[in-house]
Amino acid sequence: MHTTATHCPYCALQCGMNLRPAAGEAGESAVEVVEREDFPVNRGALCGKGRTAPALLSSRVRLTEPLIRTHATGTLEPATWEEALDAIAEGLGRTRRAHGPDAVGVFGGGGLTNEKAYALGKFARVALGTSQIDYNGRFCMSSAAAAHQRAFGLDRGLPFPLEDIPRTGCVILVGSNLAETMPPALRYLTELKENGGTLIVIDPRRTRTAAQADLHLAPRPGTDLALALGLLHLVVAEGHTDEAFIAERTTGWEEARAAAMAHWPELVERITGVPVPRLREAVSMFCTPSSAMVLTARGPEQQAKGTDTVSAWINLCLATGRAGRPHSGYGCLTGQGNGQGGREHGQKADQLPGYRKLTDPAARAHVAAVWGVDPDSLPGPGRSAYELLDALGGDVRALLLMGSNPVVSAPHASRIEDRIRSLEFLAVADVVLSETAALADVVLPVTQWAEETGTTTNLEGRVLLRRQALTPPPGVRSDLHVLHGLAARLGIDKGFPEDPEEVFAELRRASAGGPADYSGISYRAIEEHQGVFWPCPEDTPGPGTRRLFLDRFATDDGRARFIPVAHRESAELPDADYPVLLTTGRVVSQYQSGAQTRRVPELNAAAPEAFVEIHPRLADRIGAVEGAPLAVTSRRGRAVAPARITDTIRPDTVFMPFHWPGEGRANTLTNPALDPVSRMPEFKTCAVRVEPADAAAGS
Ligand SMILES: Nc1nc2c(c(=O)[nH]1)N[C@H]1C(S)=C(S)[C@@H](COP(=O)(O)OP(=O)(O)OC[C@H]3O[C@@H](n4cnc5c(=O)[nH]c(N)nc54)[C@H](O)[C@@H]3O)O[C@H]1N2
Ligand SMILES: Nc1nc2c(c(=O)[nH]1)N[C@H]1C(S)=C(S)[C@@H](COP(=O)(O)OP(=O)(O)OC[C@H]3O[C@@H](n4cnc5c(=O)[nH]c(N)nc54)[C@H](O)[C@@H]3O)O[C@H]1N2
Ligand code: SF4
Ligand SMILES: [Mo]
Repeated sequence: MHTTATHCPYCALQCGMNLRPAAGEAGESAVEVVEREDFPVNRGALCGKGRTAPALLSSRVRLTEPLIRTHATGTLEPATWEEALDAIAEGLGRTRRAHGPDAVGVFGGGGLTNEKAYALGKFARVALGTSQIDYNGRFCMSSAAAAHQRAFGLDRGLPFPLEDIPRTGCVILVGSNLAETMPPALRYLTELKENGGTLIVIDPRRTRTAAQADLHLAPRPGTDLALALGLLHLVVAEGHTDEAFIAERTTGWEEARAAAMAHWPELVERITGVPVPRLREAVSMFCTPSSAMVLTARGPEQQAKGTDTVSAWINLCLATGRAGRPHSGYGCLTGQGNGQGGREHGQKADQLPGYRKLTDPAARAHVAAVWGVDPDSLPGPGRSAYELLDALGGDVRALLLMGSNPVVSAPHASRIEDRIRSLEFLAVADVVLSETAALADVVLPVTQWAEETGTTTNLEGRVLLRRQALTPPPGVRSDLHVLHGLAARLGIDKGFPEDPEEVFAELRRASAGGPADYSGISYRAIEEHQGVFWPCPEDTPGPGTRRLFLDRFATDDGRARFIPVAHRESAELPDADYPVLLTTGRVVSQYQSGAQTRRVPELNAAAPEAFVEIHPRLADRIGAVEGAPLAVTSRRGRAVAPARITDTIRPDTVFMPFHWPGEGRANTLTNPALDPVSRMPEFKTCAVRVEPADAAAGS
């Protein structure tokens, strides 16, 4: 039977899978997933989300026709595509005419293919002329991206393929729960240990991932910066620095060294709660073998000091010569399906395609020439994601949203929900009626992964081809069709093609010569090489650049830059009113805001609702009972979810997954304090009060 080789619609591992026609009932998906063993990243393995992804193609849960809010009843009613696109062009156009182009905002997502992300950025700058565009990737890897840029002059999450992990001597995994967030990738850590390498996991919770570690450090949330500095202090004190590497391949060591030396192990123990002997053990495990890696994920990054924290981890790698060498280095585990590509081609507030800077005159000239517009007509950088959402209903009066569900996923979500409700006009393109789409004036039902072709760039920087396997239902159109149709209605009849390969051809030209150079990549080459690693310039087509920085870093002088950083506290610390720390994250069976996975019966049965993970000692103190509702209150609001009592978490910390709306919405509580460099919100640390919900009812 005919099968189509493609990739999972969810996370950044972008597991390969085959789809084949299935005999289902009317309204059910017409394809099923079968193993695709030839794809090297996952070698056939899939998590439950990937395996069940076709369930979302079923017309029982998805949107199948456009919806327009009627004035008379205030409800969303079916409409034709012509009517819906007319209404959006009219809504956005009216706001622009009355209040100027920056009164119209655009919000994108790291799940969008490269073609869509590119077209959306171009649509904002060329068709709308607005600077007010950003996307949910700001909530995801922006701190690691900023730290990458300042140290190495380039941001590709992993500068090496995953297959290098089992070949290194030691991996420090900081704030990643890979066993739940990228299950097939756990194999790389198992192979590392089989090969005699060691694994250190840093997480305030003893997660399924931490359970695999040779050494698990459980710091107080929000203290990874001090922890990394303490390790660097010990590296220096114990003579583990690589002086030749520092002299030949880096700059700025003296200042960074001085900053680290102020962080005595005893001080670091006091800040983090990690005992000094454990710090020494970690240093010994990291420095003894001839190669080692540090990998970070959202734990240390989603902090108001995430950028400095990642810089501290990079400093540790540079000081020990564990960067720019085989099987060594720093990497960030990017999260969303196209989290990497989505941050390269222009949906970010300060960016043009090819990872170019919007403020760079040469970049503006290059991209404007590809777009056939005057460079001076391109707007400047806009606001970051939270700042943009926070400005809705203020000077940003209308919004086009594609690929995100901020009512559930934005920090201080009750405020953001209010801001969204106060918009004069909201248009949402989605595959389901998400909590945010439900607030829109116009909702457009769009095609999904298996129904369209496009490229994504996985966490290794490997550009992949997702191929269409089946015909979409009649009422559904692609995101590219949406942008094409809206541009035409705004008076631009060229430059927004609907054919993804045509968009990719233009993306290649726009990215040519930029840091993320895709000009040598074609759909054919991707298929031939099982993905192409960027940069891949036109004059050297082929499999691309698997490993970066082995000869030089991407800075002007080719040297990596140490950044001097010092510990600082989280934006909010526990006090008498809010004595407990809340941290947030994920469970294996739900994805992000849950808009998609909550609609897949098998996944929803496995993880039906939010919960509060709490240590038995804290549970005893407040009278929490397993399974009974707990009220969690922060300065921003109150959430209620059942208690899950477990000694795998620190007694001073509770944990909530963020996949649910309503009462259990973790983001009602989270603090939108922003990192000064990356503008990343502090999703992973805020102060809360925790009590049985019945006791809290009156307070
Ligand atoms: N099942 C599932 N998989 C996913 C996703 C999903 O929603 N569901 N989303 C995808 C996306 S977009 C992303 S970004 C990735 C995220 O992947 P991960 O980063 O692995 O996911 P999280 O659960 O957010 O956070 C990881 C760990 O950080 C820990 N942590 C919390 N606070 C701190 C801290 O202060 N310091 C340290 N060191 N650790 C801390 C948490 O306890 C948690 O175990 O997952 C991707 N994969
Ligand atoms: N408290 C807390 N909050 C967090 C985090 C955390 O760790 N803690 N993590 C943050 C992180 S890392 C992330 S990445 C964000 C993610 O949070 P969101 O941005 O809300 O991500 P999703 O739930 O994936 O939303 C994607 C939406 O787009 C739709 N969609 C999927 N594919 C397409 C497509 O091709 N086109 C269109 N038009 N729509 C599509 C989906 O149905 C869904 O409604 O959440 C952030 N929020
Ligand atoms: S690990 Fe990620 S890419 Fe792989 S099947 Fe699961 S959700 Fe899909
Ligand atoms: Mo993410």
